[in-house]
Amino acid sequence: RGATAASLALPLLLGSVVKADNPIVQTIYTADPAPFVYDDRLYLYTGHDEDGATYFDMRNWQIFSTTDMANWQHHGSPLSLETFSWADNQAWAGQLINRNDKFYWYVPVHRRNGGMAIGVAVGDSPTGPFKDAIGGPLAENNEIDPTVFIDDDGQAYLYWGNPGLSYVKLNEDMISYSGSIVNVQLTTDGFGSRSGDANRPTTFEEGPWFYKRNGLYYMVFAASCCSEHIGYSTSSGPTGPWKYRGVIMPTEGSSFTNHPGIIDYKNSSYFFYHNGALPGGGGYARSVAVELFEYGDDGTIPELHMSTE
Ligand code: FUB
Repeated sequence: RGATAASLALPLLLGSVVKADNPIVQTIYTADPAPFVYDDRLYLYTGHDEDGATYFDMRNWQIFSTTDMANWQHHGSPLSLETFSWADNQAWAGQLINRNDKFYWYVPVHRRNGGMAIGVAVGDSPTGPFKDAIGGPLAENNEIDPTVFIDDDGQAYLYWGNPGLSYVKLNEDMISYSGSIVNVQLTTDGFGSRSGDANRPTTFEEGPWFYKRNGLYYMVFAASCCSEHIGYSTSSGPTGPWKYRGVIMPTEGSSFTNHPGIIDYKNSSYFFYHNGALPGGGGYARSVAVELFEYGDDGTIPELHMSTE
């Protein structure tokens, strides 16, 4: 393999500020970007691929932030598997949101003697410290890749998915939910068609990213397998029906997964994703990157390509 992430040239020490092109982080492998804006600062929550890993046996998450999309500060790793006493491996793709001056970070982890489950960490600031908010999983039936959004009426939704796409309505405490888990009907009208897999007729694979913009709800997701591209669907309501809108980022690069995170910041729109672009990079040695884009008048997201700028 090539140079290890640790040996790469651009230092990104805890608390240091560096100017970065793509990939944003060049000293460790990062994956599954989840952007969040608070107090005029853009925070980026990522997973962390261990150097030399042969699977997604990830152990902690990392936080970075910027105010100009060029100089990034590293806030270290205030959340790890150790935060969840009931978890033993696979610190996968999460997302953070705030409510009532608390910051809730939803993450999938592997449960001791079990499968994948979603845990919630809570902190008093976007950079923590964080503690386990529940003391056990919020959902515990092989759920991965949670995405969270609070609608204008105050209702919070937690979607997740692979293999299906499911959601719950979170209670105002953000650490419990009402009603039962709803499994979204994955139709080809809603999520596009894939061929060659009778069990998965639509392109939806995993990594949903749920948000609302100008009254339109977006479900952006990693599509098809393997390798993944990024596609999206929109709806006039938070729970569908969804209409497939097409491909945002075609399959590119040396990572067989990709993972979307979209946000508006300082009047611009940004699409975060990951690839295997660092030396030694690949499917289990990924790095997060970002592309600037503009929505069409009807809310369309243009096709975007991986870049080094
Ligand atoms: O990073 C581990 C897994 O790979 C994530 O949960 C998926 O979205 C894929 O990116």
